[in-house]
Amino acid sequence: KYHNKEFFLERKFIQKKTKERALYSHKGNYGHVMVIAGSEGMTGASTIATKAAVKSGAGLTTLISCEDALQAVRNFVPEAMWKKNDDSQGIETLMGKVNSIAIGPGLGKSNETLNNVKRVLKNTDGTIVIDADAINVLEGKTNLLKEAKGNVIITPHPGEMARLTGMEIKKIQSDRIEIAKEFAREYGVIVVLKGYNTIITNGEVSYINPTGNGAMANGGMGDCLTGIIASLCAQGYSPMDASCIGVYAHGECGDKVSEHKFVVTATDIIDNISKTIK
Ligand code: NPW
Ligand code: AMP
Ligand code: MG
Repeated sequence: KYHNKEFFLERKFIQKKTKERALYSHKGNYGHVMVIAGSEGMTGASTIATKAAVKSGAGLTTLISCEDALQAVRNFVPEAMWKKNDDSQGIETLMGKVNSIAIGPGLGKSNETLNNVKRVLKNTDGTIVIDADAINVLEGKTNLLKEAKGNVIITPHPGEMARLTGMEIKKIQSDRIEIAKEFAREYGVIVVLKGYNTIITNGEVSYINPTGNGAMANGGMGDCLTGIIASLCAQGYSPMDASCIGVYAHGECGDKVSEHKFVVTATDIIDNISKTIK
């Protein structure tokens, strides 16, 4: 316990929230995640987010992306389905059918990214996990978040939070809990403010994550977390529980791998996340 409605996440608390997979269950019981990610030069981000969603237990995962990223997913994540992101048809077709959407990793800060963020916010009643470039295109347009039909989880690192709020990174870091809470309250979203001691807050209740370490500080690590959280949302965990379990497990997985490795990569997390959640 920290103080009023601010808690350190504890292993027992996370364990209690995490459900066994029932004997008679089938893929339809574990939801469908749509990942909207990747662009030329950043196909890794989409592969990582997609594979992380699969490995964290989603029943079905579909990546919407450009041809290069789809090629990577066909090669490295055969369990995932895919659709080409031409004239937004892929997104429109799937939007009403999926349980959660992860949008942003490696998308690039284009008009198309902004349009897709608007499209999913206005039309999806599932949970949307907004990360990376989907956060960056909201700079100066944060009111769009208020139009969301479904639940929104936003997962900025301090640099992205600085762009979003117009504050300096130093300011964000000096008052992480309050700034995250304030943003969550104002826009009616869950904020996952990343970095050591990630904050998870809906503006009312806030959790501080104790897991994770500096060996995890390398490219793709956040893209991986986005896939994990969206996967847990699709499986029926509430947006707050999915964020807490996802952040805690992602960090614990990184802690375990770092016991015998100098650097932990997103691929290391993907290879071990299922074991950590179990
Ligand atoms: P500074 O000045 O370095 O200290 P960007 P990005 C700050 C994709 N990727 N604490 C940092 O500060 C992503 O998905 C693709 C404090 C700097 O100012 C995005 O789409 C990959 N400060 C895109 O690239 C692998 C922190 O934020 C700024 C901080 C751009 O995303 C890589 C950097 O952030 C990547 O994931 C912290 N904990 N963390 C692929 N394989 O395809 C960050 N900052 O400019 O938003 O760049 O995060 O790399
Ligand atoms: P991103 O900057 O979007 O790639 O996200 C980085 C991810 O790795 C976030 O989930 C961070 O919390 C995690 N991470 C990076 N460095 C550390 C650290 N020193 N301690 C704990 N977690 C970290
Ligand atoms: Mg990131």
